[in-house]
Amino acid sequence: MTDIPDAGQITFAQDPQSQGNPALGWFREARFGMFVHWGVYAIPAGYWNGEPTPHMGEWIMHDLKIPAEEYKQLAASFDPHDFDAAALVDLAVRAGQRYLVLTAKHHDGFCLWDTELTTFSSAVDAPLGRDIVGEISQACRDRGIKFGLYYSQTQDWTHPDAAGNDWDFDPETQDFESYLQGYVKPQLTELLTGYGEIALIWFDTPQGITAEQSRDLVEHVHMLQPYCLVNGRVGNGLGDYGQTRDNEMPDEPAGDWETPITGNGTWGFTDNTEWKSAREISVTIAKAVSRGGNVLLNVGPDSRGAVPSAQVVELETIGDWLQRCGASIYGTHRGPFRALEWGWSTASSDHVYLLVENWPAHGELVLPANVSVESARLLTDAGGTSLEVRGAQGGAVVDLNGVEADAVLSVIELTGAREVAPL
Ligand code: FHN
Repeated sequence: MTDIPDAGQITFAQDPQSQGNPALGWFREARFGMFVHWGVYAIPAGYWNGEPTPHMGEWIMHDLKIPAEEYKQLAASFDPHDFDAAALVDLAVRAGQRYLVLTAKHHDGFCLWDTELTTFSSAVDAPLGRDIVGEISQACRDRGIKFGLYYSQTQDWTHPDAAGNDWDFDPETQDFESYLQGYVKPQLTELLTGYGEIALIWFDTPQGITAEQSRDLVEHVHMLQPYCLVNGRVGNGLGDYGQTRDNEMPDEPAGDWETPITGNGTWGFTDNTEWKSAREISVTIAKAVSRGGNVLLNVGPDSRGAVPSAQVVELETIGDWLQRCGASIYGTHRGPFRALEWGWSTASSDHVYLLVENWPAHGELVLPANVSVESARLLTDAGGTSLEVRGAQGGAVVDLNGVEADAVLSVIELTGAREVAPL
């Protein structure tokens, strides 16, 4: 295996064989999840001996070519006194997130559970000796949140036979297959047998892995937990659902899919404060769901285990919006209206939802010419104000005169929307 410089370039794929996995039911219902990137990279937080990393916080070891033995010393300072798994999962609940995916092992090889395969973990080399996977899995179970695990299957910069580290190890003499069989699969066994139901395994950066090796991993996961979903980044077009590139919104994807998005410009904690607003993230959720997808929004706790307070505010604002408008997101699917000037549409079995990004200045929301509607109401306000619909026999218009646009994203629920011949 050689180095993997272009780690984000993953093509969209979904294994057609897997579309019947019954576990996709919860995935379609959930639509919005919390991604948690946490590890020892939160300690340097983007700086090594005063030198800034040019890339994302969790890539510092790779980008500054820090020797593995030196980097591993960080574990002795992993001392997250402020970390409270229940508080983190409560935050996900307040944000309206229905699943949580934790980086059990990222590319640097640091493990957040008590693994037999290495001491480079939060449970052994770190002074507090904590099993973070165990703590968060329990908190998710207590609150009815689906719990998934990120696992870096190709890159492990502290393992001599894995991909990604060519400054300590010689790619020519590496035995990647022995790493997969002797390290990756036994670790997956630990994760899938030690922590109850695991809702999904989130693999990443599959460049260089063969189709046989990807299939072997999918089969291993499903042998241990048949209803555990596997994401598309297991590689080679396999997996239970498709994955976009990071922060990407595909145009018209088929099947089930998810886009992972950062809250700022990094996954692992740094001093970056360019937070995406609640509105920007809600628009991303609306776009994704209108195209049949899910959004996995990242948080990167700091070295003490705290989520930056500015991001907490944005998450709570999204949660407040979802409290009011969740009917347009959870369990809904692709909307019937496309290429709208003013926003996005989603649908349930009973309703069509209009998620209005650009509030019409003239107070009239024009629906596509071939649509008639029985009634409309505003979801965004507590009372669900009824809205007048004119021209119901095609070319319908929802009257928004005197109605204030929501500060996050206005949502209108249509009842009895159907296709008619244009007038
Ligand atoms: O290299 C990783 C990156 O650090 C992060 O984990 C993201 C999340 O989707 N995945 C890879 C890049 O695509």
